[in-house]
Amino acid sequence: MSIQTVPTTPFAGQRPGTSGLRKKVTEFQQPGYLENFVEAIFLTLGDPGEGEGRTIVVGGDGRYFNRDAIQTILRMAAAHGVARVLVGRGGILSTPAVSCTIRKHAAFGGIVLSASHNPGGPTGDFGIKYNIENGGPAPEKITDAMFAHTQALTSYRISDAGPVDLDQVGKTRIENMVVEIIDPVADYAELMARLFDFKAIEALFAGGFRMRFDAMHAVSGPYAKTILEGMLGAPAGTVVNCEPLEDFGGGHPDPNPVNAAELIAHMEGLDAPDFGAASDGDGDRNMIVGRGIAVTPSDSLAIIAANATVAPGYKGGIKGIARSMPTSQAADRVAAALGISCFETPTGWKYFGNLMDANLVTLCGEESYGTGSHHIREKDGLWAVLFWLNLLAVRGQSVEQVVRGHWARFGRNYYSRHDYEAVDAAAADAMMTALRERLPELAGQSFGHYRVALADDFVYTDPVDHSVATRQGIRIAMVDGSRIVLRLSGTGTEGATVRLYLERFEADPARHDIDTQVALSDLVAIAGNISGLRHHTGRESPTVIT
Ligand code: G16
Repeated sequence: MSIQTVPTTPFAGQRPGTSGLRKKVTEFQQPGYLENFVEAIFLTLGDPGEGEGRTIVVGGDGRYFNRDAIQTILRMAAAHGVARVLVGRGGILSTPAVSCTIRKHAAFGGIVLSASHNPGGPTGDFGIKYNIENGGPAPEKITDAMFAHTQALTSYRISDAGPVDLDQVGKTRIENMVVEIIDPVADYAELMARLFDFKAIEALFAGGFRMRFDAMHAVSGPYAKTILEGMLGAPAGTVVNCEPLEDFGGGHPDPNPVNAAELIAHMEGLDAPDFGAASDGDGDRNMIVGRGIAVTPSDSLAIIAANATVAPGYKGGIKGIARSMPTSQAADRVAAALGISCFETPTGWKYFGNLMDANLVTLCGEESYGTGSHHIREKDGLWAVLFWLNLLAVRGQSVEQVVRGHWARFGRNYYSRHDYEAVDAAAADAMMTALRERLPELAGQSFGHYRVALADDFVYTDPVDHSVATRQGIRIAMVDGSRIVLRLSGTGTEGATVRLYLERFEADPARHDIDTQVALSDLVAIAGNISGLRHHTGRESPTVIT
């Protein structure tokens, strides 16, 4: 075994997006492509100090190329003076489990291999992101430094050691570095058992409560099976599609009513169980479904916040809430009622890290099916599902009763997101530029019965480190609190994805039964008119509505 220095040249476009570097598998398979990005990670981290004994955590969602990438990363970590690497057995670690493991073992950081909810397989997507010692995604100043390194590389360092057996728990070595293959579920399951009332949930299942958890052939399967069926006594078969597959069974592991249509249909059937849930490729997203009712992620955040004290881990109350800017303002209403702060951040879980580290917030959530708390520094799909189980067990109510009760108390924020995928990137940019130019003239204008109160391009100043993020999405807020938000996704791998977010508040319970798309139709028309979306993109209708 020896460490080699291999000459290389930069690849264009290795700039991490909303959540790490995401590209087609075929792009990652180019010789040197992965190595270059990993070299940039290690150059950004700098060499460990003498006797530092740096530990990192490595794992992924099991998608195609996961195992190959891990072998390369291990050989490069050894060449960069890492003392110990913790790797999930089979190369498996969900994103929340990586965060949990980094924190529990006081690791220096972690590398997560996933393109989240994007499809997998040889023609699908792959991704890599770096998490820092608090367990959360690297902030922008670190990802910017990584990108700068990718553009200036002339070589990378790698050990020529052979492959490590990823499937046996135990220790081995590459050069001077210890590789420890760990049970991917144990640390995470132990944390969940401390946060939630497992006895109450066990009693719920023992009483005949039925649930279906759709792991979508992705990484949550082993976690959900161990915790729900193994520790909480849910009947065998509660967790479906529980084997992580390299191509997610050909599906799109995105837990929303469109991509988890099978679960939605099941929950609308005559023999629907009491509770349904799904999680995504890397286990950080969640969808909550009751019999005949899908809970929007924005409502789920608000409901968890309003009921946080039912779970033992939050019985002392919550400090504050943070939501991404496009997420509905339902959580703001809860925060106001509780007399706590509600922070509005740009899209991207990385913006929540400082708020949680500074103990300003306990709960965070995003419209993109992400909810979580300060127990780790990533969003956490199974955590949200366990919270809901804890809530249903304590309240003895159905999902629908909980949701309707919440609307009756706080009002309903009708909410929807319209995605226009794989749009020509130049056309999408032109639309955003033209819209930005129109912003100053919009405030005060009326469109039908809506009047614009504020129109801007969202700028966020982090209250902790005072870093500033500009151009984070266009907000058009109406006088009555309704909103139109437009931004370009930072996670797509084909052209541009235009996201149009729509929100309307309705206080009157007598009007809480309108179909969501009908309730928002006026705002859709106004958004189309103001943005010229159809004109610029040539698209008549969205690709996906959630
Ligand atoms: C990632 C980020 C989330 C973000 C989502 C959508 O989620 O971690 O914070 O809300 O992408 O981002 P965009 O609208 O830019 O596509 P995940 O689950 O893909 O890691």
